[in-house]
Amino acid sequence: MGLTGTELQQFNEQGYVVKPAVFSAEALKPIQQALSEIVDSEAKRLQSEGALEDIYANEPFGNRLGHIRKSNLDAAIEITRVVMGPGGGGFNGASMFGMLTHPPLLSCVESLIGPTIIGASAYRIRPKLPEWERGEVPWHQDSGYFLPHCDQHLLVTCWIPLVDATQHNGCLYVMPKVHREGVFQHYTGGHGGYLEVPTDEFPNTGAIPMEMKAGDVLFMTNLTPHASFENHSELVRWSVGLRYQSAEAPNNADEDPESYTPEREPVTMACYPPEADFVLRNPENPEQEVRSPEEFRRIRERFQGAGAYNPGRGWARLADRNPVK
Ligand SMILES: O=C(O)CCC(=O)C(=O)O
Repeated sequence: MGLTGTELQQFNEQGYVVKPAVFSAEALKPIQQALSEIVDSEAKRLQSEGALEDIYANEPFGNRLGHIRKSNLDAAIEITRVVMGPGGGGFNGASMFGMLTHPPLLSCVESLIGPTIIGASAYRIRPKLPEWERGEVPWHQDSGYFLPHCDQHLLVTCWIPLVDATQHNGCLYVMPKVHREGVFQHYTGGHGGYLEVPTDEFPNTGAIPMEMKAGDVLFMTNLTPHASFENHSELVRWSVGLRYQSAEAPNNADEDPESYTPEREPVTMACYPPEADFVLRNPENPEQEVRSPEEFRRIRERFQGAGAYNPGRGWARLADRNPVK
C-alpha cells in the first residue's frame, strides 16, 4: 500500500494525513473480538459480585460497553480501566501484535521512516465512554510525554478508530502546520489528569475534526497538537493509537529494563523509557525482528515486571519537562 507522494506532502506540510481503509472490516475483527472478550469477562465478574445487573451479552462490540455505561457508569469505567491496563497499553494479546504488524500499515509507516521499523512503546487502547472525564484528552503533542532529546526525531503516531469516529462521538482533532513550531510547554494536572497545553498558547491555526471510518488511519508526527473532546453519543468511541520510529530514534529495543536506573543519564534513554520497544522490520538484520505474538508479549512483560511505572526509574525524568499548571 504505502503513502502516495501527495499524502507524504500533506504529512510533511500539515503534520498529519488520513489514509482510508488501511484496515478492512475483516482485518479489524481480531482486535474487536479480543477486546469484546475482556469486556465480557469483566462484565461477568461484576455481575457475579452483584455490581452489575445486565451484561448485555448479545450486543455486538460497538454497542455493548455503551449499553453497560447507560445502565451503570461505575461498572463501565471499571471495565474500561481493565481493557486499557496501566496507562492504556496493557493489552498485549496476539491481535494487538497483528495490528502493529498489519502489512498495509507497515508499508505506510515505511513511507515515513524508512525500511527499519521499531514498534514504539506506549501504544494505547481508548474506549472513550460518554460521561467519563478520562475519555477526553486535552491538547498535547506526543513529544510532551517523551524525553526532550527525542524532540528532533520523527515518531509516527497512527490513530485508528475501531468504530466510526464523528464529532458527535468524540473524534480526534488536530492543529495543522503547528508541528513545525517545536514542542510547546505541557503542564501536569490537565483535564482528566493528562498533560495539557492551554489552547491560547498555540498559534491560532484552527483545529480540524478528523471524522473517520473504522479502519482508516490518521498518521501524525510527535509534534502535531491533537485532542479529543466529549462523546455526546450513547455508545463508546473505540480507538487504538500505535507508535513507530526508525532505528535512529532513541529506543530500548536491544536493552535490558534493569539498565534504567535512577542514576542513568536521561539522554541515553529511549524516548519513552517505561515501556518496551521492539524491532518489527530490519531488512539488514532480519534475525532481530520480533516475529511472534509470544515474543512480543514476553518483551513487554519483561519491562513491566522490571517496574516500568516505578517513579524511581526513567518515568520520573519526564516530570522534569512538565511543570504543574
Ligand atoms: O483517542 C483519543 O481520544 C486521544 C488519543 C491521544 O491523544 C493520544 O493517544 O495521544
